[in-house]
Amino acid sequence: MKTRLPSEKAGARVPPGQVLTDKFPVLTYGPTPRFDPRTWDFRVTGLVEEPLRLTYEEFRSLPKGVMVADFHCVTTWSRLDNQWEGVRISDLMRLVRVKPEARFVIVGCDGGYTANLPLHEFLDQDTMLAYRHDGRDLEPDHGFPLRLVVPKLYGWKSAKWVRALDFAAEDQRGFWEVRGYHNHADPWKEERYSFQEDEET
Ligand SMILES: Nc1nc2c(c(=O)[nH]1)N[C@H]1C(S)=C(S)[C@@H](COP(=O)(O)O)O[C@H]1N2
Ligand SMILES: [Mo]
Repeated sequence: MKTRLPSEKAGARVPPGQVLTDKFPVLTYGPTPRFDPRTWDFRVTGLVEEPLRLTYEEFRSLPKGVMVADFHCVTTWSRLDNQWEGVRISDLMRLVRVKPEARFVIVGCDGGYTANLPLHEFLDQDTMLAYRHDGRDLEPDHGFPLRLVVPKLYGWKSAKWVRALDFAAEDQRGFWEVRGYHNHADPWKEERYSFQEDEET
């Protein structure tokens, strides 16, 4: 068996066209929204048996999970081994019964940003609504009080300042997906731009 060099090991974790960084760049379109714990809430709507609304306090009392995951932004930076703390989607979904017709999730954020995901990828074991990063509360610019983390898709799917999950039968392209970026966004397949969707068969 061939011995792997350390560089090859790192390469196995860095998708094509990406460059590693130890910094944690801020990538936001528009201003960082203001957070008020008295008015903040988290809603689950659409194709669910019962819509859900949680206050900030209620959300923070949900079971806490920790995961370590890599992050890949389409602007070509990747940051490995981020430690995220928050509520795993698999734990959150114990409170939600999704109707069988649901096939997509539209994530809604303070400030109007949205991101769409196929339901099965949203429900995978590696997705989380995070409020801490690398042992500290998220910086406001990085999404405090709550952001989605979807490590296996480009960073724009990891919506910051999340307020709502809307379960839907039909897909609905999100903020960047209507502005020329790929609807699916798998960094390992370099699904960067929407024109690539036409080349797929
Ligand atoms: N609400 C909101 N979420 C967002 C964005 C944004 O502009 N608004 N930018 C996305 C993009 S393009 C990336 S790469 C990541 C960057 O997260 P960071 O700023 O914490 O590094 O957030 C994503 N989530
Ligand atoms: Mo990004």
